[in-house]
Amino acid sequence: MTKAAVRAHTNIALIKYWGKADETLFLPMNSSLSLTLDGLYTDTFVEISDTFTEDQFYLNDVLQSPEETAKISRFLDLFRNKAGITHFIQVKSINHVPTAAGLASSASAFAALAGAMNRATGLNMDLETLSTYARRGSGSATRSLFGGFVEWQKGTSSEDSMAVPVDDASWDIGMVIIAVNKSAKKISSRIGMKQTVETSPFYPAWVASAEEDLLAIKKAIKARDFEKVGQITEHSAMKMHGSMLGAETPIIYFEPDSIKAIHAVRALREQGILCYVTMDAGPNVKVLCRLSEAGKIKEMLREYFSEEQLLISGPGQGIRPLTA
Ligand code: 2P0
Repeated sequence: MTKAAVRAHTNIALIKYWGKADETLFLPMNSSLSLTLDGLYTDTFVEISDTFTEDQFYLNDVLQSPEETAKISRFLDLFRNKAGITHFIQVKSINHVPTAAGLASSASAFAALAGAMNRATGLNMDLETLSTYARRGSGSATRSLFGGFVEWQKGTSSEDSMAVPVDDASWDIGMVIIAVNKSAKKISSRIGMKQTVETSPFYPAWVASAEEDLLAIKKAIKARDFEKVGQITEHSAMKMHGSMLGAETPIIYFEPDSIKAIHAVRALREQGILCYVTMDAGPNVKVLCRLSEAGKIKEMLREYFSEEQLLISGPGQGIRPLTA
């Protein structure tokens, strides 16, 4: 096969990945665990042909710059080298991550591209092995190969730093995304992580507690103890941001509306609604909740945020081929 099309969904980490042990190979300092989200995905089409004279990368039907394309070419090289091919490749990606969601799409983008290249080259690697390739595009892409709750085991080398499925999250799990600010983040994850690892005195504590949290959340998922899953999730995000606040200079992704969202969720909890916040390398707040309560939570959050700022998602599936 020289053509293939694959869909991959984005994911939100409950136990965060923050810090690289190897910046070239994208090996993380700690293992992480995420929830793949329905409704937020990337469709990627690749074609390998000896008629192409260069790699081409279209994003949402727009041909990308040589700089953007060079990043993709380096990623494609991993597959070309493995498959022993030298042909140029055309990549067309369509992001179905609503702009209003204010979410980065590198996780779904590199997972979809890895999936499409796996098929187009005929390599047909299993998903765990393929996740070690997706990782080389963006760390969080490792986890988007699978649906539901997914663990990214940090491993000991490029070959075993991979994703494994944990649970399909089909037990009334959902998220309400609060798009506080959808403009591009000021400090990239790559830079933010590096600065935290190198300068924050809290960083070793982050790594140690992330490993403990991972064991605890897997136990809670197995027991379907939603309250425990939520508590560990919120604590993990706050500890990650705490490690950043200790960096020199401090990295602050919080905006006034992020804090407003955190307090609004606390107020909902005081009313007996089980919901918990998590935040990534940006000001947006994601609320882990029962999917059956997401509509009610969204309505309550409308007191502070507009309709366009609030998006509900259930658990998403892993990567899959597109036939059309
Ligand atoms: C995560 N984040 O676990 C963490 C939590 C943001 C905060 O993975 O440098 O785009 O490409 O590996 O994966 C976002 O960073 O960074 C991220 P790279 P990535 O989801």
